[in-house]
Amino acid sequence: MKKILVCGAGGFIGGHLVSHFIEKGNTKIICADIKPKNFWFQFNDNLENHCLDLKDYDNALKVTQDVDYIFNFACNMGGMGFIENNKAECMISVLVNTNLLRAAKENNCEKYFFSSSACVYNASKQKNSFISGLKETDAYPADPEDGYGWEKLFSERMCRHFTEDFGLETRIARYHNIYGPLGTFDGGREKAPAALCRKIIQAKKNNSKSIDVWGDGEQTRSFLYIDDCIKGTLDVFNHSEQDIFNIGSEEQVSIIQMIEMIEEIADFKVDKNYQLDKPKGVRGRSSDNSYVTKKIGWKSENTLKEGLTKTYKWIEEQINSGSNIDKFCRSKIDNK
Ligand code: GDC
Repeated sequence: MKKILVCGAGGFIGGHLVSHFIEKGNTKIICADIKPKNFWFQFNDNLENHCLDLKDYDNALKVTQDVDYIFNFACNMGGMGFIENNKAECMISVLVNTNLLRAAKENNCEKYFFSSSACVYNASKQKNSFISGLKETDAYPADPEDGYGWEKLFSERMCRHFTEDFGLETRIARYHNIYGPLGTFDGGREKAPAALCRKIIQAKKNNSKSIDVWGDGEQTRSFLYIDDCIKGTLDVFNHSEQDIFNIGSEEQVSIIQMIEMIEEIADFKVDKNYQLDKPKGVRGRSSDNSYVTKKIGWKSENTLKEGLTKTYKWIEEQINSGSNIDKFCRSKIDNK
């Protein structure tokens, strides 16, 4: 059994990956996150859990000792509301990836996974609603999302050169807006699927007719359900060669269309108050999965409606029990 380090294990995707490994019977897992343990979205007492800052090289060296596989999800991130207003903070995450790569080399780790983002794609390809899906080659010439996207693109490149120069096996997935239960739904870092579920749940609860929507609602995205993301992550990791793949959905919708789906799930209609001064990001974004499907056979399976139904239900349970994301995390530990 390989010894696996998951960095960012207290976060959304890291937490789901750790749970997946546990379900498969792998107990040789080390979890690391900068957040105090009572703020981790998922937490398992039986594992080796570390609360530490991987921007410090000594910490990176410590947690990578005797590790075979490293999965790096650790970065300071969030939805548009966070990344547009915290560009320097997002870029500082470059230290995490740099330290982990150096430590992986130093400790002779076998393989390294880096979680990149659709934010690396060239802005000029994302100027219209309902664009053609982005292909992996569309990241160059480089003009990524300012701040967060530049960090991801630079770190991707560093992975590639650690493979070429030092022989460290690296694998990279570019995630396209991953959503699902056990993720943030309030507090400022939430992305559109969770934010809009929350707003509609609250409107229904309070019998208020209107919700705030950032932008004019005509901007388009594709959203990938977490279970598809975990499967894709493992498929990318297990691929035999160093490469970069989209892990996204090809089901591109406008924000208005996503709201209509959530309204159907909620069985509640809302008026939309469009806030044109809020962070909007690119006008259109979607994934082209032809390369990833051809090379490794991965496809997304959950439709947006299916994924939103599960996400809505989970967020509704939290809100109905008076929880927000922080309270939810703390309750898991307090109840033990
Ligand atoms: O935040 P996000 O999901 O990130 O926003 C998608 C679109 O939804 C934006 O145009 C935003 O203005 C709109 N939107 C409307 N209402 C709301 O209440 C709301 N909250 C939010 N958050 N958005 C709203 C993301 C990055 C991620 C990640 C992915 C990769 O950008 O923030 O960190 O890297 O991209 O695909 P999005 O899709 O722009």
